Amino acid sequence: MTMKDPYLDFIDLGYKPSDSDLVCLFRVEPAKGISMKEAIGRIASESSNGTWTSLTTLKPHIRAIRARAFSIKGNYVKIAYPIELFEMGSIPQLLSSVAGNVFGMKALKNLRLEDIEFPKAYIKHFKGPRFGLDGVFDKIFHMKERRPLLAHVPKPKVGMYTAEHAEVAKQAWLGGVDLLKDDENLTSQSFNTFEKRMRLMFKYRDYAEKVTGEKKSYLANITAETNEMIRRAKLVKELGGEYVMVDILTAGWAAVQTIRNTCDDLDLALHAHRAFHAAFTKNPKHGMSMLLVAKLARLVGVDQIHIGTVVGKMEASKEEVLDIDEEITEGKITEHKDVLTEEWGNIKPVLPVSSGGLHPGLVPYVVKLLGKEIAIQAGGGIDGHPDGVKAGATAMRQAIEASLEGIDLDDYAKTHKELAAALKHWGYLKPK
Ligand code: RUB
Ligand code: CA
Repeated sequence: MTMKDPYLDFIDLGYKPSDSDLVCLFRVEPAKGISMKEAIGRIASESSNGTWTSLTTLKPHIRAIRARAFSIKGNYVKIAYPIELFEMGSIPQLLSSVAGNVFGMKALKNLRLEDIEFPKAYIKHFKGPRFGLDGVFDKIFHMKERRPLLAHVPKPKVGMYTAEHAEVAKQAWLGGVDLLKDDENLTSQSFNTFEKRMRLMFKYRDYAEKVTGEKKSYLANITAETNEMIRRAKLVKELGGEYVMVDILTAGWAAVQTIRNTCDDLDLALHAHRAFHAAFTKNPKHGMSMLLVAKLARLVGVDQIHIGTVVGKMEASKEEVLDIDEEITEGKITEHKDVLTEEWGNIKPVLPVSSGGLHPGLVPYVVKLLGKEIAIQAGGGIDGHPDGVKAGATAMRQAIEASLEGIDLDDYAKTHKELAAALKHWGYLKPK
């Protein structure tokens, strides 16, 4: 008697997802000798409540909440998951389900989780951003006429003594930087401990505000063990900071959810650095999309997140960067290619951060691509300026001004020496 393949019970092409189902879009490449249906049955089964064999313990009420693959188009499959499979408000449990064991199955040569459509019934258990894009411009920077915020991360990224690091920051703020950012791997090292850095940085931030008359802020990287992160967030608040920064993927989603709650207690904004994402987002055939990482971050409630540049040093296609920009700033998303529909309801938009290999020559492209309600971040593109940090920051501000006024950089450089020096040094180079 041939055993019915239990995996096939997780395919139902006539199934219509209910309003409360979560729907996942996977890109599937079966292993050699495995049919598409055999592969898809395994994905829906292993990511919900099946396994490799039929079970004597299976009962109708358990089978009723199994996942069901209901649409197969080429390599793309949509799988509907009854909401009962999930713990409300928990990103770790969500990913342990739909982005867990499935990636390791022998029956799959490649598997990529492209997107998840969340129903209202799931979204309502998440806070979303506290400030969000509008809150950053209106409540932190009190900016009537919005323009791209200029962010800077002092380079060399790690190794400077606190005094050296803070001096670079001071010059950058004086030169026109709005948001000073710790680098993703600068936390609390012997030559630049967190507490010492915080005290000096906020002293210089206040000085730069006084001198320039502009609002200045600081993305203090609190990434550490979670209780330590809470302690560091409290110190940032005590010293008059507006933000904390977390490397969300190396810290982990549970930690990010905890810090999101801490940001409510302390009225702080949360900047999300995405270091580590490319370990599983870069391969178009296997892993998970950066779009989905950004979506989860919006759900949890970061206020700003890096989304790429297209022209800088990090890999990202124009289509991907625009899809992520739309996903984190719009209220409603319509299905297209490997992006599902989504209705964000009252989950606020997130400020997109474009960073990675940027310098003045690339600013017009970024502003044209993403508009003015963004943050543009430059590290080497400021500290590598031939006339130093302050001039580097000024050159970036001048490139932003020219871009907003639609003036060609070479023309603007005729009356703006810092920009002229930057263009002479880097031109329109696209770093690799
Ligand atoms: C950029 C930098 C950021 C990268 C991260 O420095 O330090 O960590 O932007 O990449 P620089 P992404 O301006 O010198 O390249 O923004 O793609 O996550
Ligand atoms: Ca960095």
